[in-house]
Amino acid sequence: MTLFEELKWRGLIDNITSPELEKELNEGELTFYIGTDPTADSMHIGHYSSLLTARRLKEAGHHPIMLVGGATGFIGDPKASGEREMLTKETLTHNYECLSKQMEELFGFQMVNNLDWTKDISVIDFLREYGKHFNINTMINKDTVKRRLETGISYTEFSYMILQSLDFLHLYETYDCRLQIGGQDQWGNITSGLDLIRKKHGTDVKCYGLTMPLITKSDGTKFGKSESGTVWLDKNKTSAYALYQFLLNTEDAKVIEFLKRLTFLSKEEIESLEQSVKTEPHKRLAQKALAGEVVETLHGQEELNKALKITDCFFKGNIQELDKAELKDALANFEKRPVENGLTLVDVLVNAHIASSKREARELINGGSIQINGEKVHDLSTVIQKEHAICDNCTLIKKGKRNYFVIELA
Ligand code: 383
Repeated sequence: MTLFEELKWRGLIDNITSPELEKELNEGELTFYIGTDPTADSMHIGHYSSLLTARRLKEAGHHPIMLVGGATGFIGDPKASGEREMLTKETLTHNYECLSKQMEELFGFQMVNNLDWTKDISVIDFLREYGKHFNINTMINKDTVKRRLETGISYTEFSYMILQSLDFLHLYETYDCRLQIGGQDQWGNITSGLDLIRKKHGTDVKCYGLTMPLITKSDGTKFGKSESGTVWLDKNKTSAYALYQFLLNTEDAKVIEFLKRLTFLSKEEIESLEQSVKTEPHKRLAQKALAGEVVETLHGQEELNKALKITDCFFKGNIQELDKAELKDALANFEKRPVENGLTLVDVLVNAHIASSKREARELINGGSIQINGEKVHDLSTVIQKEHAICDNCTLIKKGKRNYFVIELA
């Protein structure tokens, strides 16, 4: 398979700006870039597939540049839901530092910050040198702007695409960067950058854009949110265990697509997992492979082992084998059910909707089906107090073989 065929097979190509790109990609040694804005202090799993494409291109002999948008982060790429809240300088600086450190650690690519070449452009220069090359009609027809025309868009966000275009121009002039990649949502920004390069350097420049489809769940909604919120790539925000669980829960209908996009497993390996989804779905081999591969690539073998240990202990019900840090990782992954401090266990079970009535609660306790933090409770008069909490006022309750609940004492 050529690189281009592989990208296609992995479902990583939504659109390209010219069919010539296929040959350029297969030949190698193209300098390309992908940009990300410091809107948060970590990337999330939704970013991951696009970023991995950069690694795939690198492994095929191309040269990646990773841009963290110290300038564009101040403006905000227009999103469908409406005008963004502007981030403060402090937040941006903090996010920028966290994000560039994370990218550096994860990928080790050459990094650039668009603030470096944007901060000293005067308003007059901006309007004369660049603004003059942008046609309002074209700008209004770009998807990101078009869908905001009715609800409204500020001049600030409207100008975003000019800044991103300037980056492509700058990177082309400085590093001979001839390709920009990004998610489908970046098509308008990428093509407007190409237009600018052509206006400045002639229509025969060999520059390209490539967009990747956005990852969605099978109901069409965004991929990357779990019950406990966004799935971050920073293990201090989403533990390796939580990430493992999130991926392990992938639906059968999507798991092969995600394996193609989020791992480096070969075509043969993925095809054999595809077979397994068809013939022995209960084994969940594809989900295990997906979760294992992604966690290992992102956080390393040791973190993966920890995630596997926690998963195994929860599955077998041996949570007493987990140490405090491991339990904390595990607990963070649960929805917390608020309960008043100092109630009896019977009341707690009812109030937290673990039992449907006091009678059921008593039966569960008497039958030895309830464990608190890994220990069986038989005493009906047990009172649940803060002393029971293993961390952050949270207590783990197990009902039956492997139904777990986390209560948070107020
Ligand atoms: C800024 C300056 C550039 C080139 C790109 C940018 C950022 C870009 C953007 N990207 C998204 C982000 O920052 O907003 N305008 O969250 C996301 N990307 C990647 C991918 C994606 C996009 O980081 O589709 C998902 O992850 O392109 O939404 O000169």
